[in-house]
Amino acid sequence: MRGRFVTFEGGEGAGKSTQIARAAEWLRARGVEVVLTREPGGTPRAERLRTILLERGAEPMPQSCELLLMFAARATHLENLVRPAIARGAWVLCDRFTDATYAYQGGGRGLPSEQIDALAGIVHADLWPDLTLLIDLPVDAGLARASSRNGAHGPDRFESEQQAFFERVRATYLERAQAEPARFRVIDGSRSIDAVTGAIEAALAPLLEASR
Ligand code: Z5A
Repeated sequence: MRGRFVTFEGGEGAGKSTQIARAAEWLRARGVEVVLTREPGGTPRAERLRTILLERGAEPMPQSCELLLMFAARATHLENLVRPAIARGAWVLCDRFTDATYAYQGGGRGLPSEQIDALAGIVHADLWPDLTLLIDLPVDAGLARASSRNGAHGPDRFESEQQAFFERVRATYLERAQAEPARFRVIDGSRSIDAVTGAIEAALAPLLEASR
């Protein structure tokens, strides 16, 4: 039986990494094979592209380069990890996916959504998440969490953006969730870690029930 594809989305410091690990544990305790992965990244080649995407080098990165590298990483990640896992019946939990491209490259950078539609059509016309958990949090709160965690390594190319950029990212995510209520669940990320975990488990339970 085909597995399930569940993506976790949200702005800076929303709690995706914290919650995706807990969701994997919850599903594994129920006998599900879980593949935990992230974008950009998830396979060796895609992780190398992630390094290029996040590093703050001296050479400016054109927006088109950023967009194309996101989808290049996605193409190899889907082909070599995500599709095979779903085909053998595993659940793939992915920290960010194409909704992040609409939010960051579309909303944040201002690229036309038609360009993203076209690349998504090339790379994964046949595959969209069964469920997308959008952990929503006011930008201020997310940035405060992320900066207290960043510590020694300093901000990457995205983390060094201004507040207005992250406000556009958040607004785009919320618009997408409103446009596709069957796929998205918006989770209030301002609550305690345990309360957010509870809301996520409640969203996963019907999908798990339906897959049995
Ligand atoms: N990007 C893109 O532009 N286009 C794309 O298509 C894709 C990605 C796929 C890397 O993503 C960058 O790539 C990302 C967008 C871009 N850049 N940004 N921004 P990433 O997911 O690896 O990076 P991130 O968004 O910076 O993740 P993050 O900051 O690690 O956030 P998080 O995973 O959502 O949060 P966390 O690590 O779980 O939690 C942050 C801290 O808050 C940590 O200390 C926690 O203990 C704490 N925390 C978590 N939950 C709570 C609650 N509920 N209460 C209190 N404290 C909490």
